[in-house]
Amino acid sequence: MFRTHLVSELNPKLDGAEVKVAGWVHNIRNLGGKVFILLRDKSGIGQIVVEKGNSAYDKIMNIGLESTLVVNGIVKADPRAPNGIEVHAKDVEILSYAKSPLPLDVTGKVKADIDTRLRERLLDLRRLEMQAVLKIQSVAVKSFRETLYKYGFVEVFTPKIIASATEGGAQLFPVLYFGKEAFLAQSPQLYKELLAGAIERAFEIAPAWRAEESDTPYHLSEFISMDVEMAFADYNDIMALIEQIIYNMINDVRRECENELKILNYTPPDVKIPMKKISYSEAIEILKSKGVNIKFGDDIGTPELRVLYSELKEDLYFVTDWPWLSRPFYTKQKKDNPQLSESFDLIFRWLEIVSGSSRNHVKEVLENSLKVRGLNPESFEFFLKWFDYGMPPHAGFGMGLARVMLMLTGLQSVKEVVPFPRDKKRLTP
Ligand code: AMO
Repeated sequence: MFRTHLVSELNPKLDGAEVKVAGWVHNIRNLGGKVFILLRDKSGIGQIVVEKGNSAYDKIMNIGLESTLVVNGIVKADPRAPNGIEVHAKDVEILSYAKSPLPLDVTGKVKADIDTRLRERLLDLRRLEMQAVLKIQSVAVKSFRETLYKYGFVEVFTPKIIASATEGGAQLFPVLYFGKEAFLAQSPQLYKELLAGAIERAFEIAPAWRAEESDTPYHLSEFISMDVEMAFADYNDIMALIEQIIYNMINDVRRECENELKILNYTPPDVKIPMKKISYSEAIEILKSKGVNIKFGDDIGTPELRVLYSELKEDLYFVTDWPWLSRPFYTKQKKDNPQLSESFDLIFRWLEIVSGSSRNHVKEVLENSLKVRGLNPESFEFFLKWFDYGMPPHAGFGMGLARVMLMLTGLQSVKEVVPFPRDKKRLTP
């Protein structure tokens, strides 16, 4: 047994008790005959005192920061110590030595740039801020699952090696599959639709890959996509579901991660239900009135969304009814205006965090939609054939976890929140 207590479990009531704690050397000071070690474990930081005369004294005196130790000792209440408690070491076992000097300061006093942080990532992940980020992410994912379970969704897993593009061809990563060309999935889109045609309500949390050429704070080559598909539903039902998911997620994080949010000095936005909705056409009009050079059919990117945010001042809002041709082939046209589609993006300030739509469920319409986009229906036969067998109307969305994490942590780049991000420059660590 490496420990009897986590350092956060030590308290003045344990005064005089013998305990065993284990962790990393966060800081060490030698004050005339006494070595004070700040020992960090997953729960926090506690103080250890090793006195001269202790057999461990000499080997501990010059130990490198981030070495790992097990300390057996006696708890002493001392108001001068952090948390009013310290452990007076009887035995110290050094489990692992760390080289000095460290390439990154784990205490965070010396700031490092993002390239250094990603290169020295394990040390960076030991910083309290990064531990807080990962805890918040875990609570957010749990909350997402719980909301969907509550509404009768079933968690599924779809193939990640696929035969054809779903979100447009340019961003595909090819892989060699038994001598044939295949691709890493950009999204579980077609498979989640098929599953909704069997079990009605499906969701998946899994990686997706896109060969993103540009280096932005919002794009990764590999990201976790949180996908939902629902039969006998349209995009309004889906937007109402997303409101519930985001509402629960933010409240769960606020409740369960109070400490972590304090470490990050951040409060996630308040959620108002229903969230504001503006149509794509309204958004274009607002942008034009603000002097932005934009016309119907153009994408609304981050620079334009910043203008929209300064006008709307809404933390979370939907932009709905996008031009049909600007959306993927599976998107359903609006009945009263086929130039438009039953689609939406959810925007956090100026960042798209979710995208979704009602889907086409009529085979001939889908075939035409592929042709109009220059795609060959034959390549999609594995998907289209099921539309001959009673595919119900359905709708769904994809939510990018790393982008949602920017909303939940206040950090500025998706590369900061993902433990080991993949982008054009990075394939290791
Ligand atoms: P879309 O392509 O908009 O839609 O992606 C859905 C969400 O995934 C996130 N995202 C990304 N996050 C990090 N790096 C990237 N390169 C990246 N690309 C996308 C965003 C985005 O909102 N199949 C549809 C969804 C659907 O209609 O169900 C799709 O993939 O947060």
